[in-house]
Parts: sequence; C-alpha cells; structure tokens
Amino acid sequence: MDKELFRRAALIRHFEERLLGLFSEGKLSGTVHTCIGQELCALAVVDNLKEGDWVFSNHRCHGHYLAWSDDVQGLLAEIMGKPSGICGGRGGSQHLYRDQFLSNGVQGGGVPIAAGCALALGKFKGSPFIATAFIGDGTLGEGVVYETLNLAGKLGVPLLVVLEKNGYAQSTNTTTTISGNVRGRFEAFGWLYWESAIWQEEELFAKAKEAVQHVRSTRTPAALCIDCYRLKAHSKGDDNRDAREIAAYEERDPLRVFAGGEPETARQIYSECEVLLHDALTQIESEAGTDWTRGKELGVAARNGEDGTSTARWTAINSQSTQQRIVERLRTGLRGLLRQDDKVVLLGEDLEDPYGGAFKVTKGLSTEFPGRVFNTPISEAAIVGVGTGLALAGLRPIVEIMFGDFITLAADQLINQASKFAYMYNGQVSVPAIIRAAMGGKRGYGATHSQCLEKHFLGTPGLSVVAINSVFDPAILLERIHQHLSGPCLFVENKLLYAVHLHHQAQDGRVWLENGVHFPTLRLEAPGKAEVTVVVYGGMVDEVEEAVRLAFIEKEIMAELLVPTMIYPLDIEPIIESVAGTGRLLVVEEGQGFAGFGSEVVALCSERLPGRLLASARVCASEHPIPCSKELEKLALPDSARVLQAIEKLVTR
Ligand SMILES: Cc1ncc(C[n+]2csc(CCOP(=O)(O)OP(=O)(O)O)c2C)c(N)n1
Ligand SMILES: [Mg+2]
Repeated sequence: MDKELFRRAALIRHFEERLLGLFSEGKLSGTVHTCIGQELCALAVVDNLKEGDWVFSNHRCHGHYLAWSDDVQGLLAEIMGKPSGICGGRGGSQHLYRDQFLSNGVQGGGVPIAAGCALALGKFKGSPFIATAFIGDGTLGEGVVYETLNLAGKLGVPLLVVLEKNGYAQSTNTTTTISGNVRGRFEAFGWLYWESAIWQEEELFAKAKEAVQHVRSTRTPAALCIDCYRLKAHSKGDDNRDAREIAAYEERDPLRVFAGGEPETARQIYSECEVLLHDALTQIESEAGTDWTRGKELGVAARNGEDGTSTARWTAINSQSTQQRIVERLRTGLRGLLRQDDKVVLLGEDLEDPYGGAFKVTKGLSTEFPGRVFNTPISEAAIVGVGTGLALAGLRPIVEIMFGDFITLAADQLINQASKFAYMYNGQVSVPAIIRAAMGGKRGYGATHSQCLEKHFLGTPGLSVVAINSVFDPAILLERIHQHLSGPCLFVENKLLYAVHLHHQAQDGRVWLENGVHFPTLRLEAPGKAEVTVVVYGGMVDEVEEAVRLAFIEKEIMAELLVPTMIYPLDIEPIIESVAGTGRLLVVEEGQGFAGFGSEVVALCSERLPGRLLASARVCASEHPIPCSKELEKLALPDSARVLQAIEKLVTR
C-alpha cells in the first residue's frame, strides 16, 4: 500500500470511528453502518470510475461515498441532520445522493435501478459511462438481484456489481445463507466474474481495473466479488461474533499492516485526519438544525388546485375522442408521447409486435418505434426498478404491469425507492416514470388476476395514482402526466374499459363537466337539486352512472356524480363542495373497502364538514377473494343494482 492509498483509506476509517464516537456521546441518533476494515473495496473500484459514471450504494455507504467525493463535511453534516448536509439532512446515514452517487438501505432494491441507469447510459444515450452497484453477500438472498442479473444480462448493459463478501449479514454468518457458489450465480446469467480480496491489494486493484474496463469497453454487465471482513459491529455496537475471530482479522487489516511498517507516516496521517474531522465537526455543530419548512413539498405531487387553478370552473368535456375505444385512446396517447419526446421508452412483458401486449394497448408501437418499445422477462420488481433507473438518468420510461395484481411484486420499488427519491435526496433527482397497470375484474380471471389493488398504493407521498375512466380521454391524462408530474405515477387501467368507447354525455343528454385542472374531477350534475353526492373512480363509473339514472327515473332521487381522475393525492375540494350541499355521501369502489379509497373520502368529508355530513355509505367488493365463476364473481363485485340500493337507503334514512 502506498502512502496516498493509506491516506484515503485512513480518512474513511477515521471518519467512521468518529461517527461511533459521536454516537456514544449522544450526538447522533438512528443507525450507522461502518465499513471499518473494508475500505479498500470502495477505493479499488472507485479509483477506476470517471465523472459521468453512476454509483449505487447500500446501507454501508460512507466509504463508497468518500471514495467518490472526498466530501467529508457534506457527509458528516448529512449524518448529523444539518441543512448543509448533502441531502439537507433529509436522507441521513443510509440515504445519500450527490453527483450521481446514490445510496439506499434496502438490500438488493438498488440493483435493478442501477441496471436501468446503465441501460440509459449504454443503449439509449450511447455514452461511455457505466453504473456500479455495491451489494453485500447477505443480499444474495434477495430475489430482485437475480431478476436483474437475468434482465441486465439479456439487455446487455454497462453495469458492474461489486459484491463485498464480508462473511456476515448482520448477525448471520453467510455460509449458513448462501447455497451453492457465488461465481456460479453470475456466470449462470452470462456475466463475467472477477474475484479478489482486500488482503491481496495489488491483485484487487488490478482486477477492479480489469472489471471496470471490461464493462466500459464491452457495454455488458460483470461482477467483482471482494473477500473482506468488517472489523466493527454491523451497526453501532451489535456484534455477536467471536472476539478471537475479529482479533485475527485485525492482525491482517491492511491499514494496520501499513502502520506497522511505517508507524510515523501513519501517525502523521491519522493526526491530519483528526484535524480535518475536528474542524468539520466544529463548523457543523455551530449550524442550526434543518429548516423543516423548506422543501417539505419535495417529491410530493402537487394536488390539483394548489397550482392556482380554480376548482370552481366547471365546463363541458369537449373532445373528439369518442370515436375510438379506450384501448385505442391509450395507444394514441402512448404513440403521441413516443413521437413528441425521444426520451420516452416503453417496457414490459409481451409488449412487442405481433402480440402487442396482453390487452393490445401497445400493438404496433414496437414496429413504429423500434428499440424504444421492448419486451422484458417476467420480473415485475426488476422492470419497475429499471424504469426508475432510466428515469434517474433522464429518460421517460413507461412500464406496463400486465396484470395489476402483480404490482405487489414491485411494491418495494414503488414505495421504498422511486417515490422516496425526490424528498430523501433533497430534490437533486426526480423519477418521472409512469407505471401502467391493468386492474379490475368481471372477466372471470379469478382471485389473482382480477383485483383492484391500487388502494395499497394510496397515501405514499411522492407516488401519484391516476385512474382512467370511460368519460375523460386517457390519452390526455398520459400527456398531462408526462408534462406535469416529475415523480412516479401509478396509472390504473381498469381492464373492462379497454373495449369501451368514451362518452361525454349521460343517456338523458346531460353532459359531463370537468373542473379545468390538470387531473380534473368530472361531474355529472343532478337533474335538479342534488340530495346525495356519489363519488366513484375508474372502471365503476358506468355502473354508477346507470344507478344514478335509475335512482332518478324510478325513485325520483337526485344524485350528483363526481369522478376524480387523480385518486392520490386526492383533490377533495369538489367533493366537499358537493357534500356541503347534499349532506349525504356514497363512495363506490371496485376493490376491497376496508381502509380503502372510500374510507378516506368519508373521513375527509366528516373532518371538513363537522355536523353537516348527515349520512354516508360505501359500496365495494365483498370481503373475500374474487371467485372465478361468473355468477359468483357478479355477487362479489359492486354493480349498478347495489349502488342503486345504497343510494335509496342513504336518501330515505
Ligand atoms: C430488504 C432488506 N431486508 C432487511 C434489511 C435489514 N438489514 C440491513 S443490513 C442487513 C444485512 C446485510 O448484509 P449484507 O448484504 O451482507 O451487507 P453487509 O451488512 O454485510 O455489508 C440487513 C438484514 C434491509 N435493510 N433491507
Ligand atoms: Mg455481508
């Protein structure tokens, strides 16, 4: 080890030793995972990276970051929750971002994101840059890693996965968790694989260089496995390993070996690090805490109306789009985006021609836009992660989830990754990705291919949820998401809608209105003074429209119908306005009702209108899985008859 390398490694070590000190002094809270003992892993790899490359790191990220940027002060301030921290104190120890270095402490979840970023750097941008993802050996248990090895191998992306094999996952010896061999895992997917160890410094640096150069020149993925040992606890003080084992590795520690050979140089370098850290800390400690009011909106999609648009301007919906079925309107919308913006790419299972998607939404598009509309393996988590990585790198991905039921497989990607980035990284990145998901039943697909699962994704700040319906043109919604949303958006397409034509008029000639905001609420006014407000979204609109019509014809009940297009964040104002007049509220949703959309609407109305919400009800799916039999399915899911009954009951109450 030369003096310069020792200096860089010693800085990382001293930094983290100081963090442990700050913890014991009660000046830090939360968690801190030190890489003490593993510093050379970061340095060997990062030494070969260039400005323009991306680094994706994990929970044990301080060493990776300091190898990348030398920004001691920014990192320390971040970990201490100060405004001058690299993420303004919003990210903390595990969630760092600066200059294309990104860390997140969810094991494995960053790997597909790195692959997506690499895909953008390689295939789409034709740049010379690469992405690198650091993972630990315990993370070899995560399924999304293997989805990515497969997908990235097939797509051919410049991604280097660096595996720091320190022998432990938290308290567990990884010999008890890794079946088979590590090399075979990567080679099975066609990846090139290098391995070395921190105790063979020269070989390690040579192999790291070779691996990086290979990825850079061939634009294909590869892995570098580095044997190493963590000398301190997993996090702060939780160490159950045998003290003799640790002591034996301490003897072999490359920094200790260097200091043994050159004690004076080592002492001098350590004292320089100490001064650096001391000065940084003094400055940081004199800083005020983070100003929590600043930037709290980051990553939270603006609610309708907050941008100054009026919610009171109701106008007739006016478009020529009723000639086409909704599947065609969606295709028209996607085609429009592909034409107007060459950063738009579509990915998902079976999208390409001649098949054109399970519901034919993308038919023709892969032929018209070769290379920009492409098939993926069946890997929902990885493809949403790849979408996130593409978006980080400046593309505008649109991901299709063939059956919305399988969005659950990508929940980590949406909830712990994409939706968090803008806020967690203090507005330095955005993830403008659209995730289209075909939801809903009534086609006899049974319990696992018929659900409306969007409610599980409502209420995640940073993740917008937009649902199409039979009244408002979905092509316009896609266009507006593209134009106005900078964060991820779950785009809910109820399957039954694909075959339906849009309509802007009710059967009796009354026209549907919209309130003029980007993601409007739609309104069908009551034929006279409204007695009840009915709120519905997505695929249930037609059934509810029919129920409202029958309520008037058969029972002379006047109901006003409101249909939000963005169901999260929800613009509650038009609903409040209506309920303030009627005092009665019915919410209809096709999915399960408990802790659902309807509960939220009822709660918001009762909070906002104390004493004025006289009666409320919800109509939703029966509380059991959706049966396959046509007759049973009909009983399980809401329809116009049940909605009509509920309206009657509410009004006569
Ligand atoms: C998906 C997920 N599961 C569990 C955890 C909790 N956790 C944090 S670090 C860790 C061990 C990780 O081990 P490894 O991948 O070997 O990395 P190392 O800590 O050894 O660097 C665990 C279980 C997590 N952060 N993410
Ligand atoms: Mg480990």
